[in-house]
Amino acid sequence: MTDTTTAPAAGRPAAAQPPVALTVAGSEATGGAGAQADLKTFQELGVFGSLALTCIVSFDPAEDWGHRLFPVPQDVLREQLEAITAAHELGAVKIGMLGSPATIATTAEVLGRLAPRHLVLDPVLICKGQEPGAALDTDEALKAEILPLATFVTPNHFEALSLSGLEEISTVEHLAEAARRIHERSGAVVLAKGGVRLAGPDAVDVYYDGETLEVLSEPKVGEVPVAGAGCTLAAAVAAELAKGAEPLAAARTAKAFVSAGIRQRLVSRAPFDSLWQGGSAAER
Ligand code: PXL
Repeated sequence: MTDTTTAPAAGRPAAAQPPVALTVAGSEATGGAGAQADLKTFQELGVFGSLALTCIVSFDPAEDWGHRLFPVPQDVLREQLEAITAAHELGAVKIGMLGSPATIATTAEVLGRLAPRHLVLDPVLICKGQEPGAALDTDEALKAEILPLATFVTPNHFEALSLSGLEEISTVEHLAEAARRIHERSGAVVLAKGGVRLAGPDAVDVYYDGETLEVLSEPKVGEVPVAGAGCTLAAAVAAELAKGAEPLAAARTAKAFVSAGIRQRLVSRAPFDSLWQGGSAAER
């Protein structure tokens, strides 16, 4: 008798399987950021996405859209990681919001053992609505336990200050120095994001891999940050790496994908616009 629990599905294609990526991230209920942004990005870029959910964020419309954060229990996170890693050969892993020292410890333990070839860290350091004390613990744990596992890291302006120890980042030269320092500290390829924080007409990011330093630049689309830009950039880098791209090519593709998504952003009744991952396809 055929064992239907383990038999392959009929008609399974023999060739051209998509690469699989995992995101370890939180849900942002409105769909603009977090795991939702990551999975949409994977899909748009031709990568099969899986998700280990770390927490659930629901903005509070009655309280100035502040964060309400519900953590996923550690055993539930562990079980998700167990199922995903048992099922799939992962082409790349992306880490987004972990949200607590406990989640960081669980993630570091599992991914430390797995040692994926590509581990893209979006070092989400603080989140509005968290206790400052708790956020500080989380920052320290992220730097100590997750940063050493990363092969690629995508800090924003605030995170670049924290990870580099620089007191000011207001020019491209400062951003380049931050990228160098973060690379020296972590060994990872760094894509440090200036976004709308640096003055001038362009959104400038600095790529540094220990040898090549490249300034990636796209015209700014307004001066207000768009929700999901950071998540989408790191997810796009992970997707491209999973497909076999070199790190610099992955960074360039990701930057173009994010810029299109910002140009085609979604307007809602929330006080922020959300990046639209379908923007790149819509512009083709
Ligand atoms: O953009 C950072 C981010 C990541 N992940 C989740 C979030 C946010 C910001 O709101 O809610 C779940």
